[in-house]
Amino acid sequence: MNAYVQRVIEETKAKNPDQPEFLQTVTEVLTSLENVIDQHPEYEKAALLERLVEPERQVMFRVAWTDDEGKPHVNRGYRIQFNGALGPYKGGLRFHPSVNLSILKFLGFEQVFKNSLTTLPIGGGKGGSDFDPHGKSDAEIMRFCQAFMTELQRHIGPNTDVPAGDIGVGGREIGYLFGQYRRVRDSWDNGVLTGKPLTYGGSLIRPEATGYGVLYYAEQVFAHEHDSIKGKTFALSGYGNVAWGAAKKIAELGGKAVTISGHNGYVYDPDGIVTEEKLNYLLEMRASRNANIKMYADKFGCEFHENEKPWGVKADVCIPCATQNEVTMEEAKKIVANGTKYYFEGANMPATNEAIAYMQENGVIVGPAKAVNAGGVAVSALEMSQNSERLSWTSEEVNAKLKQIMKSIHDNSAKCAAEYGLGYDLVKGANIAGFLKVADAMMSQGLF
Ligand code: NDP
Ligand code: 2IT
Repeated sequence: MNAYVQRVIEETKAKNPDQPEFLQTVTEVLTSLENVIDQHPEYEKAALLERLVEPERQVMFRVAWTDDEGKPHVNRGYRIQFNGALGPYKGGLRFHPSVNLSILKFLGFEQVFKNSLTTLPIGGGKGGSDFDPHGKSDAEIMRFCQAFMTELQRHIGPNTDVPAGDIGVGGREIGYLFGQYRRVRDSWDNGVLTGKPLTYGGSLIRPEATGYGVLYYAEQVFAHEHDSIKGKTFALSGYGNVAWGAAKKIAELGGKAVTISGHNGYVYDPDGIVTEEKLNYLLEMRASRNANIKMYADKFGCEFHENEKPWGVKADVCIPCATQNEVTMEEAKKIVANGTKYYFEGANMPATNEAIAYMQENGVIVGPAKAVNAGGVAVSALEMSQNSERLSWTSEEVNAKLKQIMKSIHDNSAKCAAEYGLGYDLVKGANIAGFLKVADAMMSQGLF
């Protein structure tokens, strides 16, 4: 192993002993870069990796709000401004009870490379709160968003940091967050958040972008393998924004998604989530106060597997679209044993490093999150462009740009992997391609 890479991984572990998710992604990214670091001694002289793993700024704050009975609650809010070398910090807000510093730092670190890959001028950041939106009323969600933004607005702006959605944060939450920003700042600020509803600056195709992007990336891989999506079965996890967009595009391209899942189990629908009624029902479920995957099984008469993950179901393609570490060695073994040939990451860091290595060693083609799910943030950056120019592109225009971006992410990852002697390794290739641009910008901007 490269000594400099090894040293920075060890130092990062020593400095962040209680942050397993962050250490997981730092290890994965830095070990992918060994061949590059071997050839570029100037990075060590400039302490580039040490700077890369330390966020430029981390904000943590109290969020106090009242429920419908008037009872006060206190949550913790965060914004990690990880790296701004390529542009304003850009990345989502996650509202989920599991949120902590380790999870947001892993997401922020991943976002730096993902945003670099998009070809667009955006730095990387992430934020959120340990607030749980499940079971909350609309008024409670609004009060929480207002309390959260009352502090967050001090740290964001169109040239500093532009948040968006992630788990638990969709169009409704973005609306309340934007409303509070505007109320406190008395300024439109080019829309400041992305993923806004269409009537005030949102971009067409942004809701679909992450899921569509996954399939546009997949199409490039299928073309490389002289294969086609038509007639293929897909196992998906999640039933939220990303799973919905992916299922919709899969149906359009002639495949079928046969599983979706939530925190309490998965549904098997052998006919596929292919009709408009089923696809629209995903949106309805996601928006309902007591959202629960079992609702789908009940409505469409499908098998519900309580407290199980979908990875035992035989499918040609697996696309995790829920959360981190849902594919461990146990699930990777099932995926390989099922003869699955393709695994694309819609969610962020859905697999452990060992699970990825095992699947790759056994011939599964792995498309990594930072490349595969970059279509969401890419269209967010297109939303920023439209807002700053005060215009809106048609859905055809946005869709064409998204397709082009996903192709360039795939091609650039494949090219970098080949250049560094790694064959068609899209995982290492994405890390290298994302890294080279950020590294160049950091070297050029001097030491800080
Ligand atoms: P949503 O909030 O719309 O949906 C989240 C989904 O994941 C739900 O189905 C939820 O099920 C499930 N889920 C969440 N937490 C857990 C958990 N701990 N265990 C099992 N299931 C869980 O989020 P998104 O669709 O936006 O995000 C899904 C993934 O995609 C995340 O990893 C996110 O970071 C990533 N992503 C999102 C982008 C976007 O544009 N939205 C862009 C790029 C990546 P339940 O309600 O039952 O908990
Ligand atoms: O993980 C992600 O890339 C997102 N949640 C989207 C971020 C964004 O700024 O659109």
